[in-house]
Amino acid sequence: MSMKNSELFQRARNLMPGGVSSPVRAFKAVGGEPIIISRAEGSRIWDVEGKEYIDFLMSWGPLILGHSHPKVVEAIQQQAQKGLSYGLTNEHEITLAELVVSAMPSVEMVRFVSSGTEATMSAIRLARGYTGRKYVVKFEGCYHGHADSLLVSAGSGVATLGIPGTPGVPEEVASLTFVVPYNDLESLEEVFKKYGEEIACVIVEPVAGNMGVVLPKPGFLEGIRNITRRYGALVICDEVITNFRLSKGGAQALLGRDPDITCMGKIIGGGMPLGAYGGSKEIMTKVAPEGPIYQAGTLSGNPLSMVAGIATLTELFALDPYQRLEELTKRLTSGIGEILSRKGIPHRINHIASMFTVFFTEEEVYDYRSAKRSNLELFAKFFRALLREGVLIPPSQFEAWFLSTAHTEEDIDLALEKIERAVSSL
Ligand code: HOZ
Repeated sequence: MSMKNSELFQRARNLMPGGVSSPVRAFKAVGGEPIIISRAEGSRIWDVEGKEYIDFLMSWGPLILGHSHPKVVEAIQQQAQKGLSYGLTNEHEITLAELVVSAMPSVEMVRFVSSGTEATMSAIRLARGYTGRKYVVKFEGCYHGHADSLLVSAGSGVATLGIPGTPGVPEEVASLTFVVPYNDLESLEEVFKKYGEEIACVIVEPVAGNMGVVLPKPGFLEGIRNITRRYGALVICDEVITNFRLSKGGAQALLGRDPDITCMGKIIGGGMPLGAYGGSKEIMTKVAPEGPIYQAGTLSGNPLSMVAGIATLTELFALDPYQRLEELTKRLTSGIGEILSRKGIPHRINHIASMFTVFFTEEEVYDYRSAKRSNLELFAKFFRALLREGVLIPPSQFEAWFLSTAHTEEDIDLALEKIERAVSSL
């Protein structure tokens, strides 16, 4: 790594834990110095040394239109001249709420917050307040942001860094969260048999993206819905990654399920900080000020985030790029599969729509335990070899690669050439 990056990283480490604002960015699981970014456009990103990468990290998912889409940038520029934050309701919130409600049949009302973590944290509070119950059930390896009750057996950075439990989360708080393996309805049923009357909700990533991409087995989401209904518990669908990514109506439109509360983030803000949670009027009217369940935020409904979200969703709905994105992603995953097979490297690629993960294992990956069977050392080498070649992927086995409408067939073919060279060097 060159001097400028190294110097900057040394300064960063003195000033910020790990030199970063979010743990996985420190590249700890893959080794080497993390790159520091100077700019990005379309499907490309550049580090401070001017090195160009084809980007499949895509800011961890929000940028389905690519970096700096002209319409999103223009919307932000225009709004910036009219004010950065009002602390009072603005017209754009209503427009974005209408776009969300029109796209997601299970959402009749929505509350805007500033991040996915806030959305899930608030959704849990709402479920507890609404049902008057205390327990929450989550799935092993699913990540729902860093609120205390959701950091138990979590994916994403917690999995990447191999942190077993999180110091700072009191045992009493952690004990209110039950964890069961993903895709395991029997274990879920067991927990409900014992504690069903006291369980407020089950929170689930309808397609897991934070233990790497893991798909729900047929009947899994339906099973969750049936069990919770029997016991009067709510289902919280964490669509922070999947909303507007898998389809216009998110995973729930694609997989045909009807959650009580949906958490949104990433694409809804088009690259600006934005999260949201929503559901039926019956449930959402329990949120303050209409109801007693409190949740607030100075920057909630921020006009810059709103216009970025509106521009992104409007463009997305007009383009309807889902089939093309799926085909483009298949071109990439098949190419990677062929390269790895030619080299005799055991692998599994879990893919849906424009997100996927390459696991280095022969066995099927259907939950966190099977995801952890992936050869993490090989992943780290693969990551570094790709980086050298100018291909950026998530610096963690337990995350998803993302494509955008800015990626072209030529980008994919060029990326495959680079990946081929990278794999040959392993
Ligand atoms: N929650 C993100 C992954 N799903 C990680 C974001 C980050 O570390 O920057």
